[in-house]
Amino acid sequence: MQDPALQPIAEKVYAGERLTAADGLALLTTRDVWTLGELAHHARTQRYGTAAYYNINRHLNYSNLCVLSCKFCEFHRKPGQDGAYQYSIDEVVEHAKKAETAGATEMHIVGGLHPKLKFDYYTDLLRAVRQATPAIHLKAFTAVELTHLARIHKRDRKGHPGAGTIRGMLEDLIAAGLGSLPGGGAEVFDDRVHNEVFRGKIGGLEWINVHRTAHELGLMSNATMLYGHVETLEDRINHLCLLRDAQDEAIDQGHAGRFQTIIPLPFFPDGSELEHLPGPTGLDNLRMLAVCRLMLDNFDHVKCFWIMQTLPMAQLGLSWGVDDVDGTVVWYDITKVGGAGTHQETTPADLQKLIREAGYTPIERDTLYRRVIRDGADWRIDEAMQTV
Ligand code: V47
Repeated sequence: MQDPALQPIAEKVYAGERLTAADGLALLTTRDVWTLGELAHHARTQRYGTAAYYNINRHLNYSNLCVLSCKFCEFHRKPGQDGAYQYSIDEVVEHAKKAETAGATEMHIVGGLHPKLKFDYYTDLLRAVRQATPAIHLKAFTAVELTHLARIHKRDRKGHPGAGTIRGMLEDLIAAGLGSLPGGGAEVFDDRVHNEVFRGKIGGLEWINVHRTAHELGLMSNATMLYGHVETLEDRINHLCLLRDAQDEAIDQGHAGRFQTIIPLPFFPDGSELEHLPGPTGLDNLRMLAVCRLMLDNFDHVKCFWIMQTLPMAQLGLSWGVDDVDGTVVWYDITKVGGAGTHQETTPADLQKLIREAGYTPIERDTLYRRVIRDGADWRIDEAMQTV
């Protein structure tokens, strides 16, 4: 061990003890990155051995119209602006049918805060996709969109019980087919960063509150952190501690849902108002993945989202605490790394190859991390073989 300050932290990790915020900061700043990687690898291997998860999925961004103008975001457009788009429900269903034909188990559906759509668009969308492709799990809408939807719900469901509440709105979406929540929109839970970079968006407490309500209603959800812009290292650790507390609460209260996966997202400056910033480096990305694994001892999964991290980094991440590389994706509009277009696809064979080459065992999972038994585009869940 090159950095003796890591010795007491290593002892905690090997004893399975919880790390403090100060430990997290020491891990984020140490020059002894080998020890950091080794500790994260120990924690991931304790849980999963050589298993590494991927899924066959589709990301679908139904519209980039957004009432907000977050500085870090290159995706949002105003009505009439070049590149603005919105899918009809029929177009979304077409995407879902193609996804089903290709054997996808999940649709990840998110968009901007649309200025005009009625609440019925969202329930109709879920219902139509559910009806057309019943086997596909619908992981949809970030906590930010859901807070926006609660406002529309208040207007469009006036007089109905629960109108305008997160709970009432989520109950309607669940009845229409919502299966779980993605982790987007969390950014960094800090007021200074919030005011500087995504003013107008919900704050950390509201984001956590939406997920809390979803967990109470039995939905599983994910969490993200967008790092490498104007936040400090302390902000990053504070964000992880707040997520860890929220997960403790879900577990202590016996909620049927909880957080499944943490997905640290490296900031991509290209095309955003923060284009002058450099964005995080490869080493910073590996550090964040490892620190997520070590700090979030009550989250089962750490995902390296290859779209933002690249496939080679996802492969390396498997030895830095990662157990999940996301999936085949196919279309992605929110970030376009290194000049990529919206068609950003990888194949199950390539994901399996990169996992095997790194010394791990590829396991196809569904959204709820159940093992998928596959025969071409046909698949079923092996209930007897839970992955966690
Ligand atoms: O919320 C926006 C981020 C998120 C940029 O739950 C940016 O399984 C980097 O949440 N540079 C959406 N990031 C992506 C997301 C996600 C991805 C994969 C899996 C899951 C999951 C969730 O993308 C947004 C925002 O934080 N983002 N702009 C940017 N310039």
